[in-house]
Amino acid sequence: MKIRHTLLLAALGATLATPGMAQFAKPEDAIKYRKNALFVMSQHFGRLGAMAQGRVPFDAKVAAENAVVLETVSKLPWAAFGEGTDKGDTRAKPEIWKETAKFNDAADKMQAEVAKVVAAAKAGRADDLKAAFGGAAGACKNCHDNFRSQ
Ligand code: ASC
Repeated sequence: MKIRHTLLLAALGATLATPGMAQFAKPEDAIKYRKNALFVMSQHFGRLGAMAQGRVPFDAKVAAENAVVLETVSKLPWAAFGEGTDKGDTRAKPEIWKETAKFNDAADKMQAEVAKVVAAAKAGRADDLKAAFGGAAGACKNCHDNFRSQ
């Protein structure tokens, strides 16, 4: 009995510790989750972009509010690219699971570039936001060009 409990707990621990699919009830949920996270990210990134590109006046409060959301959301999509999520309602290319290191590098690069945007926006520094925005947009585009079908 005691051994059984130990095994059960070990199995449960391993499941909870496994990133990716273990967090989602089914592959469709993971696909929906990452698409929605990326969509929310694009909304907040876009609002900062409008200020960075001078399409709307810089507003430090609005910039900081968007930065807080962007900071969190930029970390979310990646755990949802687990095994079995390559098929279904998705434009994710097979390369994501074939060139995993390259995909992970691209995801890391995006998060690093976004972190610069977030830091500038949180600090209310319009010039730094302007300087950082292009790098982050380029990192988004790079990943889409390589890993998302048209
Ligand atoms: C956005 C958005 C993207 C990126 C990309 C940058 O605002 O929704 O996917 O920027 O267009 O090139």
